[in-house]
Amino acid sequence: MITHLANPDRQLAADIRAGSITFAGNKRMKIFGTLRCAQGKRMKRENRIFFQSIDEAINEGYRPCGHCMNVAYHKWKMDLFNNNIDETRNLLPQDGTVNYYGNILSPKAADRYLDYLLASIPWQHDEAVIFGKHYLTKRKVAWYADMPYEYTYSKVTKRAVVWTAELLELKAIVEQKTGERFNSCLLNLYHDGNEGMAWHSDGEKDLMKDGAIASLSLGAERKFAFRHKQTKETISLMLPHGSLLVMKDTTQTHWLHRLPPTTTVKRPRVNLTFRMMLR
Ligand SMILES: O=C(O)CCC(=O)C(=O)O
Ligand SMILES: [Mn+2]
Repeated sequence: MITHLANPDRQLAADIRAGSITFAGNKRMKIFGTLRCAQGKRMKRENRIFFQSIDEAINEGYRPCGHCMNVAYHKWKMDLFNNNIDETRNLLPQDGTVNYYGNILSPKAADRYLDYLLASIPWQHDEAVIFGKHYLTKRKVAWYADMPYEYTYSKVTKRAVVWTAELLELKAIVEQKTGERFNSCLLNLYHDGNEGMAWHSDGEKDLMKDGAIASLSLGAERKFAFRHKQTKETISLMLPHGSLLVMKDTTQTHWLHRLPPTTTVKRPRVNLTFRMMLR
């Protein structure tokens, strides 16, 4: 870090031209950027600080200007939300693989997709047949796919609706992040914390065995838990707005998962599980 006042203007200009100092920070606003940014003009000369690199500026606690440092700004924002998240770490101790990717959408994009999904998906109560009795769930669902596939779970057969443009965007983001391919998506809408999903595994015969299931969460942050079918060991984590979790390998064979109800959550949550159906 080099303070502006310590160096004469001519020296500064020469240093910038030589590339030995690059970015200007505003001491008062804790922002840094290029000197040419229109916002930069608001920096008082006596508040200016120069850095040798983006990393140095960020390590000093400055944030990139959203105007002239757009790419660095978006990276900084995502890193901030995903502080220390290792996407390759397996959350399960054995018998399966679960990876947590943290927030994969900026807060603004996550808000936009949540608003779209709440307003535009033809949500319907889910149906289940348990001991021959017909039930409707409080939570609502929708199922999308490449083709109007039929899909059976909880002893009820449903027919998929073909992707909307927005769901295809989300599918592309999730595929790019995970390196997996998906041909369908089950959407769940939990109106508030009273609604959840009981212990189960996604082991239906229509699903590709040991295929990846990518779970994207939007809206209210909720707890999500895994329980080993034999050892009963449980692992849980919070799933915030815009976050992605992937279950793969033998996870569905050996582990159950659930979304426990909670009295403290008053806002809706939408969850999208991208899946690979056998066709
Ligand atoms: O809402 C969730 O996070 C999980 C949903 C789920 O497990 C399912 O749809 O099978
Ligand atoms: Mn599930």
